[in-house]
Amino acid sequence: MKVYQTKEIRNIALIGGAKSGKTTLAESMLFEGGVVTRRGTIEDKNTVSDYRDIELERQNSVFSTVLYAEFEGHKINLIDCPGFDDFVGETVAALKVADTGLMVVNAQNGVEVGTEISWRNTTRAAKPVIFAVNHLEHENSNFDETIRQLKQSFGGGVTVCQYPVNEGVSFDSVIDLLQMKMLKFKNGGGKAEVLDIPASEKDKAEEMYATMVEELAANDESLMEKFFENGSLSEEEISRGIKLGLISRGVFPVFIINAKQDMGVNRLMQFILNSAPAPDEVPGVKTTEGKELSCKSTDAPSALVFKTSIEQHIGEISFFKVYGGEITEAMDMINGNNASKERLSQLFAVAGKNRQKLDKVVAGDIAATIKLKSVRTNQTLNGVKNADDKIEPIVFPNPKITMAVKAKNAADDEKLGSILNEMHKVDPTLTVEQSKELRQLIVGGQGELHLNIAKWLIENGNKIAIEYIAPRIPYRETITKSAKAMYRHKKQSGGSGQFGEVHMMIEPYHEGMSNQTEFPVRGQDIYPLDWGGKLVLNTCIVGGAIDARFIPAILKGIMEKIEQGPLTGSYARDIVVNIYDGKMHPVDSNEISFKLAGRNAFREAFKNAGPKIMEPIYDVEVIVPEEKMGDVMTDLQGRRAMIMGMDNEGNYQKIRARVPLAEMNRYSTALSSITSGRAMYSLKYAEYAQVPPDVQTALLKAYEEQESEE
Ligand SMILES: Nc1nc2c(ncn2[C@@H]2O[C@H](COP(=O)(O)OP(=O)(O)OP(=O)(O)O)[C@@H](O)[C@H]2O)c(=O)[nH]1
Ligand SMILES: [Mg+2]
Repeated sequence: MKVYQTKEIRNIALIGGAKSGKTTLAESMLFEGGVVTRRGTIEDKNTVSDYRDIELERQNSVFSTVLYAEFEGHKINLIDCPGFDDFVGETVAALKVADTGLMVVNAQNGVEVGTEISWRNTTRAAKPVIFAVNHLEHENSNFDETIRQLKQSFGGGVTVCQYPVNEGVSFDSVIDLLQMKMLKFKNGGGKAEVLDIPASEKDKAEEMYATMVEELAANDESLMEKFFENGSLSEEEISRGIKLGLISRGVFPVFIINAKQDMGVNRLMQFILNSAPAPDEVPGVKTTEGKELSCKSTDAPSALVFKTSIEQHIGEISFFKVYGGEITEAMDMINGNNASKERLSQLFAVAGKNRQKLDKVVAGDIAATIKLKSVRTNQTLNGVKNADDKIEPIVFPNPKITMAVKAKNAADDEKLGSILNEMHKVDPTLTVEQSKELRQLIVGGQGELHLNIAKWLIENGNKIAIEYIAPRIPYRETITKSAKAMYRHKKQSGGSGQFGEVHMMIEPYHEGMSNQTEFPVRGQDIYPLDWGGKLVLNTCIVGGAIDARFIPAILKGIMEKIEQGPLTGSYARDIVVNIYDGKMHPVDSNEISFKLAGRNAFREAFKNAGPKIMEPIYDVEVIVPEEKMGDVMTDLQGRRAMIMGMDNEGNYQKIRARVPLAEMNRYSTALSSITSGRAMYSLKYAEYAQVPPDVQTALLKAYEEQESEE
């Protein structure tokens, strides 16, 4: 393959609602670009993009697929993203490296939930958007209504560049306003026949043309002037106007395709070459040190690995975008994130399972390499001179759902952990953590579908049966007032006995507090706890009542109880322990005795110190259509939520709330059913807060029952 220069490259993310036709469009683009000589279909399970077993079985995309098409001296890199929001991580990564989002819209359905969600992703990524309206040959297709909805949802920048002449089952022609010609598409692809606009369409075409120019002029006044001077604009002038509007996100051109019959695809690709920005025409990426990399081939080499996949017979493939310089085969690079030295022994242009070797990859291009030693998604590969650069990472969304997972056969549990860790490399939104505290393997994902797909992949790929169960909640225990307790551990058995006696006063710890004055503090140790909060140990012993060498044993006993709190076995935190008295026996006192005395004295004191259970509270943001807001609020209130505020977001409302984690179980499913899938939400840990008394009573009871069972 020839070496494509930065200006000859377009990076396009195929996005949009589920099943809108992205993968089918990709197939047609590959065909137009000569990568395949026969177009596959979803139904025949032979598209280039949906080639993985899970995708063939489900007949929808699950992972993004990196593809390319060579077209009229250019290389169009495509990233075909899955439409279901559970796989949003794939879209987020694709939109990091793509310079334009190509949003497919099904003209039978108009703006769907998925369209809105995809739009929001492009807004966050600040990327240009081109709309491709698909499925025009359906009897229920409604182009005008689709445009009305697009404008209503995404604003006046939505600019019609083509309209259908014969929408419906006989669809094959559009009026192309850029050329002011009628394009008659051939079934099976290729260039359209370019015809004069028939008399019957003249008036409408003129009117639509004027509207288009007006919309473009809103972003580029010089266009309007030219239009008034000459009465029309050349295609080149319009294309340039659109490019500027695309980059500034002021113009969102609409094109028409029939992805399945490969109609309009060639024209759309031409338009992409003319108007979609090249990689160096959009703002560059920042490094974490604030440097900007804007795809200049003369810069030092720098590339971001944005995707990792594991393929049969090959192993790990790392996909990267070059943000500066040129990368040549067998080049040595340095991982900016961990300083490992990596040889990029082979470079590939990848289209699904097809790979073409490359000698050189220039700034702006997307390519893949294999057999890197120590490189993960989101890491930066650099030349020697700029070895430390780290491109600002893709920000993957936090998990929306967490579940405990275990193998049906306990012997497989260990293997399961390492399988999930491998899966996390490929899909950073699938998180995994062995929680020591909860004594569970916890997986996080973007929704139930996401976790169910993970289950399928594990069960089919690794032949391990697994099940999900509700995760335990990481409660915390602490105290609200001070209390004293003493404990004497005494045991006389046979020869030597055991003896230790400890008197302590415990009090709630808070930042900046001063010592109690009842017992003068002679020594203080502050222990930050791994799970947050502190333990402060004050020694206030007078007259050698307890030997200093027993203090570590007492601390050990206290720590045991802090790690398994007296109320529910959860971690305790934020406590000051004052050891003020005790007794020793000249022969029988030893470490074990004082450990037990310390532990039991602490447990006693804790129970009398107004103990309370704290629960994790999460900041929840729900974006919901206005008309569903009431229902969503009611549901949230039923989950003990505290509503923090509401903001307008177009036709949507953003609700901000604080909700106990314990109440968020299966929220994705509930929200989806309340709003027919039209809402989005995110979760972020906020703080620990005291549980209400009724919840505390229930938790204590549950723990007692569990203890007596064990
Ligand atoms: N009739 C018709 N069917 C189409 C067209 N485009 C796609 N389809 C069909 O619509 C279904 C979904 O197409 P895909 O290409 O898988 O859609 P997608 O957007 O990639 O779907 P996800 O990746 O699952 O979000 C398939 O059955 C396609 O054959 C079209 O223009 N006309
Ligand atoms: Mg798809």
